[in-house]
Amino acid sequence: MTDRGPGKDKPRKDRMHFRRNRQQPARRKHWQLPPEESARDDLATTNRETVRTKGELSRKRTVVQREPACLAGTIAEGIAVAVRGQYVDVDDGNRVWPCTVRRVLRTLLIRDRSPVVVGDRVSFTPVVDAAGNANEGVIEKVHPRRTSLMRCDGRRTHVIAANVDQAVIVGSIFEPMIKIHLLDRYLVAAHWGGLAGIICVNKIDLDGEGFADEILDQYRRIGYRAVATSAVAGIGIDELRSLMAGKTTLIVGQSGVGKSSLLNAIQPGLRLPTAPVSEASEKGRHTTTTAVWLKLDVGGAVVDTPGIRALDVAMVPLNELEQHFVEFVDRVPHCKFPNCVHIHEEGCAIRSAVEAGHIERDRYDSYVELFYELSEVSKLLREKPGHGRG
Ligand SMILES: Nc1nc2c(ncn2[C@@H]2O[C@H](COP(=O)(O)OP(=O)(O)OP(=O)(O)O)[C@@H](O)[C@H]2O)c(=O)[nH]1
Ligand SMILES: [Mg+2]
Ligand SMILES: [Zn+2]
Repeated sequence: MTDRGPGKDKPRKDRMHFRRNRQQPARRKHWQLPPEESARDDLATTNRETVRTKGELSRKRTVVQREPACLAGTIAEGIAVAVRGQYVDVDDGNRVWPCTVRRVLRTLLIRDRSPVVVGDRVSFTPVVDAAGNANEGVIEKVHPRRTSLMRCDGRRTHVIAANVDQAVIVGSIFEPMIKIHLLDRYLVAAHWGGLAGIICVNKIDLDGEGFADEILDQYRRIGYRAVATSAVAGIGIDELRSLMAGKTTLIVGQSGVGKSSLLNAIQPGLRLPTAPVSEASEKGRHTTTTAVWLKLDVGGAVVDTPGIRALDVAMVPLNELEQHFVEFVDRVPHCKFPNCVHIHEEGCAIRSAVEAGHIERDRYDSYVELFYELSEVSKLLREKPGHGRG
């Protein structure tokens, strides 16, 4: 029993794991020399002492945290609209508050690696400065995420944005040339995170051959919304705007495909920076550097994101991969073997559908590429159980 009773002021104690940098001690540290001949009798059970790092079980500490209600001031709520180093900008509907994150929260969420991301719903305490003005806040709580778009980077998982309804996945027909497999990776990540995927092929003003239509039809046939656009020539902008109206949208894709240009065309007042792709490499210049949440005049919001070259979706378990290829789902039960992974098996309904032209070979190739990539991850997980993603 505690003499404090179950009041609001009662601090909560949590036993936290220390963050470990290494799974194994870097090397064995034989800090003590083997015992002298003469001392051997005293050391009946061991003839050598070593000093090792502490075991996992002992590497914990106690973190004491108070419930937000017992902090001075009122608790406000808002949406994280930008993350800038240690600061998070939080929009409470009336104004934007630069906020820091309560240290204890950072510690509690440390395994997460993305304690607060753009789109998070947060509770924060406005902080009053010496002059009595409340200009900053401290984030006390991050609410559970309804959706999230994630990517892996080595052993870490990053959340690109949270609580968005849909991802507009942009590729440009040229400069840089479209990468179909990257679009498919984004679709897998979007599905995994609970977002609807929309395909957008931009720069169709450069498309003399009609490549864009072919690609878009490929995705429309399997049920995705797919839009051809040109931010420069103003094509498809109304359609894209109406798809975004009233929703929260994440716009993703390689650097230089025209994500920010499309948003500027949809809502000219945004004035997002854009820059030409490099002439030599035809690659973008990573003009947008952090994710930002922007309100749309048509209702809803959009998160512009920095372009990324490759998308590692290692957070998806291997045995779930097939579920994220929508056109596979109904066919999988027709495979001869219930554990068919659709690579070499006899009587595979997926491979027959590819041969018959009912599943696009490009999509199947994306599946195979991801299958082998995720197999490597699950092999690693089996060999080294400590190899956690996150
Ligand atoms: N021809 C053509 N050029 C375009 C189009 N849309 C964008 N661009 C050009 O492509 C270049 C890159 O555009 P950005 O909007 O900066 O591309 P981004 O995807 O936001 O790139 P990051 O912020 O680096 O990820 C700019 O020079 C744009 O003018 C288009 O529809 N057609
Ligand atoms: Mg940009
Ligand atoms: Zn199969």
